[in-house]
Amino acid sequence: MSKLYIARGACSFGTHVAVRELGLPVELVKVKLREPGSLIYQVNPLGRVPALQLDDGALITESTAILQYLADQVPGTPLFAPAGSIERGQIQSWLSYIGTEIHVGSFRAINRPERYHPDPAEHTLVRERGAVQLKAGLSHIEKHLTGRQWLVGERFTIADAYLGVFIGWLARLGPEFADSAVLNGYREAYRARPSVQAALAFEQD
Ligand SMILES: N[C@@H](CCC(=O)N[C@@H](CS)C(=O)NCC(=O)O)C(=O)O
Repeated sequence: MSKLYIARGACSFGTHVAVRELGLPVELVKVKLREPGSLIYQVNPLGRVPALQLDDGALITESTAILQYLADQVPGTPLFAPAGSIERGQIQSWLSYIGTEIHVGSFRAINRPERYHPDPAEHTLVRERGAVQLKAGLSHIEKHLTGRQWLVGERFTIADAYLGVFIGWLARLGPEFADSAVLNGYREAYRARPSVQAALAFEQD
């Protein structure tokens, strides 16, 4: 059976939710991050989650690649769209935007400023710039979601499985990131999904 390596509260949550939404027979393996000796270093040389190890040992890393691979295991799933369709391109566009602008371009600067500047004296500035980038990214998403429940095609897709992770992280940043009715409504709709409830319960165990 394929194994999906995840960590509690990490960005791997999106792929975890997708496995549940798609009903795939994938074993979920919880690992610790940034701890010497963690199993994740034997699986992914970068020591990062998510990582999907297939039955034959092949490895797929990167949330956006794993999400698409998983959805492609269920042809015709509403979580994705057919190859060559406009909707598929739009879903891929959001996956890319979320992975680059929101995760790495914003949250990583806020949470791991040492990866952007070696001098601890500069970390406050890096975090502030991350917050500015995050606000700009969220504003773009908020405008798109105004009058819409989900990102593409009026249905929950792998782009939403991924975005819901980062909208959920906003509460950790304080009240200035929790005042959007649109994004708060999105977070509630995400959290209400049985797949998300089950994934939260599994990760908190
Ligand atoms: N570009 C990767 C980023 C993955 C990533 O940074 N995962 C974090 C958890 S949110 C992690 O494993 N961090 C451990 C580390 O970087 O040492 C993806 O989208 O999958």
